[in-house]
Amino acid sequence: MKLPILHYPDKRLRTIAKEVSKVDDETRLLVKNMFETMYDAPGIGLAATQVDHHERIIVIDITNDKSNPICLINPEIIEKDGEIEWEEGCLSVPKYYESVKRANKIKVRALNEMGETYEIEADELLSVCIQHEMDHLNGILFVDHLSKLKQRRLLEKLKKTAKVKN
Ligand code: K1U
Ligand code: ZN
Repeated sequence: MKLPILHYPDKRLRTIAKEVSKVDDETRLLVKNMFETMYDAPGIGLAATQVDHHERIIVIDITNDKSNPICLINPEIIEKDGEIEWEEGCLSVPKYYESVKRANKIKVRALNEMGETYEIEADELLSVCIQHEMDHLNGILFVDHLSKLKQRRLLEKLKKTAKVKN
């Protein structure tokens, strides 16, 4: 089932997600629905926060052919190295792209859909995407990494297109 995606500046996107205490069938159904929502959008990542579900769950697939679906539950970055600048987009901020600096190489520990702990090493786009999605779980959007001027301009643009009240 496809889930509705919250759009910036919806305050629910600022919610800090809670740890998943038990990975069960309900978790797996949410993960399945999140993959469906992400592939349909289309996007290369989705955090549970974006579908108004406030548990620490992320899905990612940066391939063109849906060949590498990655599910990260309760993800933690355990190593990071270097810096990379990437032009990011966000399904919660449609049609807006800006460069953000993040760590280049990361090692992440998480649970998979079976509740088993695993580790994944990532660099470049996969690393950027994991960090972008982990920010969502902490109520942070990629636009928060931009200058106040760019943030004001974005809000003005959204107001003009009547997507923001006041
Ligand atoms: O979190 C999100 O809103 C998903 C976001 C992930 C992301 C993209 C780029 C850099 C960092 C994080 C997106 O998927 S935006 C859409 C997008 O990038 C894309 C869509 C279709 C094909 C390829 C890319
Ligand atoms: Zn996003």
